Amino acid sequence: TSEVQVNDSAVEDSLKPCPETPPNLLGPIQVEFETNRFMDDVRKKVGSFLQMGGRYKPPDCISKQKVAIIIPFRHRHEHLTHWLYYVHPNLIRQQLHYGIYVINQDGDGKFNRAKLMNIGYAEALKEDDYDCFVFSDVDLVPLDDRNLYRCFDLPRHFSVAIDKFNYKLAAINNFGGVTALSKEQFLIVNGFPNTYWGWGGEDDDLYNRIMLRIKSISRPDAVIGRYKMIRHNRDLNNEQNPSNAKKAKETGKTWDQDGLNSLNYTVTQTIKDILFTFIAVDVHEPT
Ligand code: UD2
Ligand code: MN
Repeated sequence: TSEVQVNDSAVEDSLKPCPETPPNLLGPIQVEFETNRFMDDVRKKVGSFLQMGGRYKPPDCISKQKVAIIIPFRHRHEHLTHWLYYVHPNLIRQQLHYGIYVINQDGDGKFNRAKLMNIGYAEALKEDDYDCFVFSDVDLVPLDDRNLYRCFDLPRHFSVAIDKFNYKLAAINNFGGVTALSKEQFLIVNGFPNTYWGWGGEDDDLYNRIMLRIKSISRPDAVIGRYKMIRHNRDLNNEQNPSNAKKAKETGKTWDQDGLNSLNYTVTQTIKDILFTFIAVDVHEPT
């Protein structure tokens, strides 16, 4: 009824900004993948806190940023279940205003992680005026909820200490795994490249774009930036592509023609789950 709506907006008007540091964080999180876990278990655990499409906003304060979390995806349902099970509660404790977008590449063509990220950015912005974009692999679960999934003054690299790499950063220019760019930062670098088919290089290309245009990145320390990667083999149709590594040496010549300003794709299906928005896309692989 209209009376309820009036009351709701009256409550919203009286809300204060969320505190800079969320008050209810736990710090280190216990994470376990060696267990049978189903999407319905996750829906039971966190579904009642969420709105359709995997949306959340804190009930008792106004979040400074609206964050879209983009997950590139194909045939990793088990990983997605674990990811949602652990990451939703973290984000809620972080008092984040957010939405989860799972961008599924249709068909069996060569996987294109970076293009799926650009598509996620574009599709999320059609739904809401997001300020910040977190780009996350589906198999990386943070081990500390003090690793805040929001945007910073500089593009952010979150996944700095992964168990698979003995909790050490493999290289100082690593910008793979889980990252965040504000809308403004993402526009300045023209997004990700669209032309990296198969495994490798696309994360280096984004790093190069940032170095060319913004000059620097930021990271949490190696305690807060700990992650567990769900064990997996290289997927079918995502074999390492040697030409990607070569391409990533030419970012300076390509970044302004290959990115958000050259993005084309077709959405084939959108599903609103309580835990996430699932967007299936034809990525227009060249023949
Ligand atoms: C590394 C990087 C990753 C990316 C990749 C090269 C880190 C920690 N990770 O991860 O960010 O740069 O190398 O492309 O630096 N995916 C699917 N289905 C597929 C294939 C991939 O869903 O069939 C998605 C999924 O979200 C996955 C991500 O793409 O987590 C990256 O693929 P990966 O996990 O096979 O690559 P990995 O672990 O070597
Ligand atoms: Mn992986």
